[in-house]
Amino acid sequence: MERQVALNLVKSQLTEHRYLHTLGVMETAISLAEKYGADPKKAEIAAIFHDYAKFRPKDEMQEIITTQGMPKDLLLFNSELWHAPVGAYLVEKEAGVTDSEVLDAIRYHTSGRTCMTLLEKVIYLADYIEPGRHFPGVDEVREIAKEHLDKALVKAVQNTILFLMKKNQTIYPDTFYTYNDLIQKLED
Ligand code: DGI
Ligand code: FE
Ligand code: FE
Repeated sequence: MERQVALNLVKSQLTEHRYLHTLGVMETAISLAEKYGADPKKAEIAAIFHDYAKFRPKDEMQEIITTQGMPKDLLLFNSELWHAPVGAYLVEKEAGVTDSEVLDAIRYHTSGRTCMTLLEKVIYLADYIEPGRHFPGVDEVREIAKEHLDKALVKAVQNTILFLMKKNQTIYPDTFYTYNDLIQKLED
C-alpha cells in the first residue's frame, strides 16, 4: 500500500495529536528497520496503522475481542491494551492489510510477547521513542536504541512496568513475559 493511501485511511480514525504521533512512529520505525535489518516498507505500514483502533468505543472493542477469538483475559485488564489486537483485526478487515508480520506488529505493539520478531521489536520501540514522546527515561532509551535494539527494548518494557506499578495499575501477563524473555536472552 502507498504511504499516502495508508496515512489517509488512518487520519480519519485519529485525533490530530495521535496522527502526529503516528507520523513520528513511522519515521522512527523506518530508521530502526534500516539500522537493524527489518523490512522498512513493512515497518512503515505497521507504524502507520499501529494505533488505528485507539479511539474505537470500548463496547465495540469488547465485542470484537469476544467474537474474534482473542484472549479473553484481555477484558480483565486495562482497556488501554485492547486497541492493539483489535487494531490488527480492523486493519485487515477495513484497510485490507493481509501481511501477517505487519498485523502481528500491530497486535503486539502494546504488550509485546515472548519471542518477538524483529519487526515487532521495531514497532514497539518506535512507539516508545518517537520524537513526540516526552516522559522520564525516554532519552536514555533513545540513546541505547542507537546501538542495541534488544537493550533499548528491555529498558522500554522495564520503564513501562515501573510506570504502571507506580500508578497502582495491573500489569498484563504478556507484558511481564516480554520483559522476562528479553532479559533472559540478554543474559545469555
Ligand atoms: O497507544 P500508545 O499510547 O501510543 O502506546 P501503547 O499502545 O504502547 O500503550 C497504551 C497504554 O497501555 C499506555 O498508557 C500503557 C498501557 N499499558 C501497556 N502495557 C500495559 C498497559 N496497561 C496495563 N494496565 N497493563 C499493561 O501491561
Ligand atoms: Fe498503541
Ligand atoms: Fe502508539
